Formats: sequence, C-alpha cells, structure tokens
Amino acid sequence: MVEITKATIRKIIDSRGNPTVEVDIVSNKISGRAAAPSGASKGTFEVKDYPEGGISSGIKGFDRVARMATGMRLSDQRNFDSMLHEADGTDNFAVVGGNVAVAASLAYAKASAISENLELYQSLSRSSTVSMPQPMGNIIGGGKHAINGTTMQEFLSLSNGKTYSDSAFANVSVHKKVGEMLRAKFPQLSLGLGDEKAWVAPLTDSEALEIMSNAINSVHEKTGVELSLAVDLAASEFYDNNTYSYQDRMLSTDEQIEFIADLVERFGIKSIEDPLNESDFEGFAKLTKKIGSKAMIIGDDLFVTNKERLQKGINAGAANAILIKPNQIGTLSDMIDTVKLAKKNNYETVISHRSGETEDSSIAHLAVGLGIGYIKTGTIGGERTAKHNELIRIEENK
Ligand code: 2PG
Ligand code: MG
Repeated sequence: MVEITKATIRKIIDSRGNPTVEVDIVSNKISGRAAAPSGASKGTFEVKDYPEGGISSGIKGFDRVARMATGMRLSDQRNFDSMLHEADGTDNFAVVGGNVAVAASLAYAKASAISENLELYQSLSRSSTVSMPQPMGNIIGGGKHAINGTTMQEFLSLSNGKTYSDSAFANVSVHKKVGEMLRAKFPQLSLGLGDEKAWVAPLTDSEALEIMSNAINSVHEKTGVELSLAVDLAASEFYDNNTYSYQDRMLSTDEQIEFIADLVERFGIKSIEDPLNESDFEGFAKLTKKIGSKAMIIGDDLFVTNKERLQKGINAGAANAILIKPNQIGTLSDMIDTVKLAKKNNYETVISHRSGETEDSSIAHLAVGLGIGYIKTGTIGGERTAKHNELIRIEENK
C-alpha cells in the first residue's frame, strides 16, 4: 500500500510573470508534481481560483489539505478529490481555491501513475490503444490577451496531419507564415506576440481572417497537411447590454448569429468558440441549429467544464463541443465526469491551456489518456511547446 507521506505547495512564476501555485504529492521516494495555470478572460461561472486574500491565503490554507492528504493511499483519485471538496466545504472552491485544488489533484494523479510505473496518460486510459488529439494552435490574438489586438480573442490553425508531430509542425509553419505576411503588410511597425505567443497587430477581425486563410492555404500546399481555420471570440468580453461591440460596428444577438454564420460560409471556419455571451444558452442553440453541421461550436465560458452547465446545454441543444480546462472546475475527477457526459452526448471535446501557463504538461496526458479529440494551446513559446513536445514523446511511445 502506497501512502502519501507529505504534500507541499510553493509559489512559482507563470508565463505572464504572475505568481501561481505548484504542489508536490510525496510518498517516500515517489513524488508527483503539478502547477496551476491562470486565465485572463475567465468565465463568470468558473470555480474561484483563490480564496479571499489571493494566492497567499491559498498557500496558507493548504496546510489543512496537506494534513488531510497525509496518510491517504495513492491510486484512488475519487477519494482524494472528495477530500479536496471536504476540505473546501463550498460548491465553488471558494475556501481552498480552484487553482490550489487542481494542482493538488493533478499532482496526486501523477504520483499515483508513478507508483504504478505508468505514464499519467497510461494510468488514465488503462488501455493499450490510445489516440492522439488534433492540435489547435493560436496564431493571431487580441481581446484580453493582447494590447490593441483584434476584437476576437484568437485566430487558430486546426491541423490534421498523419502524426501529431506533423500537425504541430504544420501549425508552427502557419505561425511563421503569418509572421512573414504581417512584416510585409506593416514594414514600419514593430510586431509583437500576446500572452499565448500569438501575433498581435493592428488588424480588424476580417483582415485577420483573410491573413489566416491565406497562410493556411499556403502551408497546406507546401506540406499537404489538412488545415482549417478556428476562432475563439471570447464574446462575453465585448458583450454588454444586448450588444456585441466590435472596432467598427455594434451587433445585436440576432445580428451576431448572422455574422458568425456568414463568417463560417466565407472562410470555411471549422471551429468557433464562445461566439456568444456566456449565459446565452438560447442564442447558442439557435446558432447550433443553423451551422452546427458545418462547424464545431465550442462552449468555454458557457460550460466552464461544469457537468451541470453542460447538461443544461445538452437539454437546450446549445453548442456541439466543449472546452475542457481542469482549473475551471478544480479536480481531475470532476473534469473526467464532464468529459464523459460530453462524449455520451456526442459533444466534441477540446482540452485547453490557459493564457497564463507553466511548463506543466499534464493536459497533454489528459488529452491522450481520456481520448479527448483536440488540444488547444499556443503554437510556440516554452510553456506551450511543453505540451506539444510531451505529445510528440507520447506519440513515440504509445
Ligand atoms: C480561452 C482561454 C485560453 P483564458 O478563452 O479559451 O485560450 O483564455 O485562459 O485567458 O481564459
Ligand atoms: Mg475561450
């Protein structure tokens, strides 16, 4: 029987230079380690990342979790995650903090896998055949992730190569190609990268879509890899008072639905995340009815990886895909329940990084171990390539 002998927490630096937490779950010589990412365009209905008082209160409060964890057995994820809920006592991790909980939950999962001599993805899948996700790589960015970028938050390249490695490299080529195109378009300008290492430039959304479309075609011609366009509008960030405010126009909900449907036609967009406000199940249902057969309509802020919100969406016919972010819900077990519900109802699953990231590559293992169809992360940047490179290693070993 392998028991936890120690659980520790520390403050580390994330990719934005902000503090975040990292947890070690130790059992004699075995140790599992995981760190929490953090969002900038957070959904209102996510669990609370830290208790009142912020990260330092979260770290102080961990003492209690560590005491409760010590002596617990490894390889019983549900039991460990129930302990986290018990230590918290609220329904949104307001006391322990969702980021503290998720780091502990994932560190426990890693320690358990190590104790059985397995990789994390193997211990989650318990199967000899696993499949790789398709990567969605962020190429041009704006919204809350950049200063003076596009209104829509992310323009991504969705890659379906023969291997994961081919797909990830094809997305890198799109990133490079867009860089060249932007340098040609703005010869006098210093170009930059946003939080997720996507290009930031003074572009309208339609200009960004044009550039993406051309870059994707050019890389497809060169590499033969099947590529398509994806977007994350993070629409709650520019929605207020029944109005979606773009640089150049204001749209009502119905107009927004028409606008999105038109973009899908014009640019052959294959995946659209958060095209409407995070509470608008009805609008999502309308849009899904209209274009759901042509594109994935992903709920991120709409569902926040929460099983009850997903069930509400299923009942309403809202969206046909869900974004999965472990720290939106706080524990691996809760996340797994949401993934299962999505699959049972034929919703596509997309696991995702956050805009503030660390070198932690757990989501790569969760994608493969749980048979998640897609992974959304940055295309370049160490905290993003950590996920791709881990997937390349997994692909080699699987
Ligand atoms: C999103 C995410 C990740 P954030 O909206 O999908 O790209 O952003 O982590 O800032 O919530
Ligand atoms: Mg999103």
